Amino acid sequence: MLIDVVTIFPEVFAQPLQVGVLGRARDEGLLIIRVHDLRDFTRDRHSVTDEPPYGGGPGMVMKPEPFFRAVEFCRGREMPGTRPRVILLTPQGRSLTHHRSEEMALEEHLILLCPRYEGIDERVRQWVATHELSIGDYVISGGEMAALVVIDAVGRLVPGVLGHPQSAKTDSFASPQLEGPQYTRPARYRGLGVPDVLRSGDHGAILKWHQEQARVRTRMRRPQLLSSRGEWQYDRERFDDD
Ligand code: JBB
Repeated sequence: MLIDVVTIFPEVFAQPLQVGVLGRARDEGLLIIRVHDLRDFTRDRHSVTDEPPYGGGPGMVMKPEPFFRAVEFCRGREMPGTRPRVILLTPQGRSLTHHRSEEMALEEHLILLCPRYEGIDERVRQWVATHELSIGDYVISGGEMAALVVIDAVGRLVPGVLGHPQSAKTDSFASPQLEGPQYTRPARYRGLGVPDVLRSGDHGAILKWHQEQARVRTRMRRPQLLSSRGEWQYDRERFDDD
């Protein structure tokens, strides 16, 4: 998969994409991530990317031309019929979910646009972006951190990136259930023990215990994960104290 990122802060992307699963996927060529400095697509002496809004108002708005030119550059000489998904990171977008990450992981080419300031000229939203995406309902200072989240969530689902396809399947949200508690050695630390069943060697009992713990934890913490699938119903009387 090819992922192009367009940003005024390319340096933000250096370290986070070098480590762990994504770092290895890049070394192996499964993921090609190109980060472009929006300023390279300006044509004025001072590489201006933002200006005050027409009609007045607070703050600055990102100019359209550098985004139009950057996306044209990213498209390059693409195969006929291939259309990259051009994603604008914005609080106005649909929320990122595991399901949408899976859809994006099937794409050949993603282009991620990172706005700053108070927003971006509407013509970029309308004529350049094919999709708008939010990572949640909170305020952050620009699209860069959101783009990193998207790259992580999507990149690990690209075929071949995870060594064990099994782990992608059992991760929380792939199956709509949280994982239960986990323990490792030592068996006793500062007087704190480990549930006996886990050290019993009875694999049937261990599996049953893990399943039950996952069920309880999901019902307590994220009951909506269960009700959406219709498998469990949130027992309000038992878990809400109001
Ligand atoms: C940013 C989080 C964009 O598209 C918008 C918008 C509103 C306020 C600020 C920004 C650019 S900075 S991108 C993702 C924050 O409505």
